Amino acid sequence: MNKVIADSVLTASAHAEAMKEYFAKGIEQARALGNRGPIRLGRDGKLHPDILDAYWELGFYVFEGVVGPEELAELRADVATMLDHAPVSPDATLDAKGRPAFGREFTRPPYRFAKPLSDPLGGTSQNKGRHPVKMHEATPDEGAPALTVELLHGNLHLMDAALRLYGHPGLMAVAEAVLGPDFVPYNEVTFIKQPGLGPSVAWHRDGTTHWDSPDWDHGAHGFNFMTQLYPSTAGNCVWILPGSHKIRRLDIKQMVLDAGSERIPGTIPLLGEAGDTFMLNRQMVHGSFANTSPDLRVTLNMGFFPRARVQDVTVTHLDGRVVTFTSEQIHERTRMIAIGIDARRQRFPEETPYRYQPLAGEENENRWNEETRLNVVKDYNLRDMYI
Ligand SMILES: O=C(O)CCC(=O)C(=O)O
Ligand SMILES: [Fe+2]
Repeated sequence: MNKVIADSVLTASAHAEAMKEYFAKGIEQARALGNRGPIRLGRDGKLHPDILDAYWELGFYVFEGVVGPEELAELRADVATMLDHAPVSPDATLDAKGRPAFGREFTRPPYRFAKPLSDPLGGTSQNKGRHPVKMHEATPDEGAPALTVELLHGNLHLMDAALRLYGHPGLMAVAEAVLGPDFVPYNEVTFIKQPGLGPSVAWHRDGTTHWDSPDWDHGAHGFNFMTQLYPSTAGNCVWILPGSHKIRRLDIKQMVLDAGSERIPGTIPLLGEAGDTFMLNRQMVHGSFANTSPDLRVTLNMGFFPRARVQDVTVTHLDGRVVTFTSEQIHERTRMIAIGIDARRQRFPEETPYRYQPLAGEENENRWNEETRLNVVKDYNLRDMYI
């Protein structure tokens, strides 16, 4: 455990008081920035340049009303089913109701657990040491479970509604505008912050590969879309340091030392309503606090990279595996985009589907059906890419 957090000596009530002030200031600053609104596309289908400018300036954008009520209900229902059938503990074969737990057929375990209100990553060498400082850990109420599900891994093979969201034409158009038409996938995970239980995600920057590349730039590590299934509030949300995606060298541990606490000055909450999607540059300093609030947050992440930052690049994954991404691997992994688009077309036939140029002409191989569910979609996340 590191010693840099002065908060470790604060009483729970003093900590709560300090957080209250920090929240109020952050909310005010977030409101003043105002880079939010619906996805605005021109008649040519391209994203409005004002949105792109705002994204590159601050490193994030809040797209309002991306998911309508019907789709939102389907997404919520799929997540609820996943949680209802979760194993009672990481190695258990049964769920809380004594039924066989979901997810044992997938190679990568879909459920990740943590102790309620803990910080499992901060100040450890996990995830390539990219979370250098431990956050304040709160004491859960009596009767809290020993472990809470904090993450689902592999949204697209776990939840059909998430696969349909993946093909969202507005989000695809945004990805194209930011990364070019040959954008490639990262991974798809669900962050779950149960009220009174959700653990923190210590301050970090997602990207770890290209900081020293001679052609490093503000978009070198791509971005994440974060779709909110419930309101994202100061108490449960991801906090960010706007503009930090432009800073090549930055010492999070020193920032916390300078602040005297985990409340880094200038950080703001990513506030939004159910159905909003945040776009967050993966070079931004960000993190979330233990969810001591009464409000559930469920966030569906789907990330994308510029192809040139991945193609033939050798990386060390967060779990230590060393991999070089070949054209064949990238091609196979991008099929999930085409299958997502087809799954969406079947469910929302009134929409104009996005056309993913790199796989144009391969639509017939990339239909969404029971065959591709088994042969392409199942275990697709073994091919996740990371930079
Ligand atoms: O949702 C959270 O609390 C953390 C999210 C995060 O770190 C990420 O999406 O990269
Ligand atoms: Fe992150």
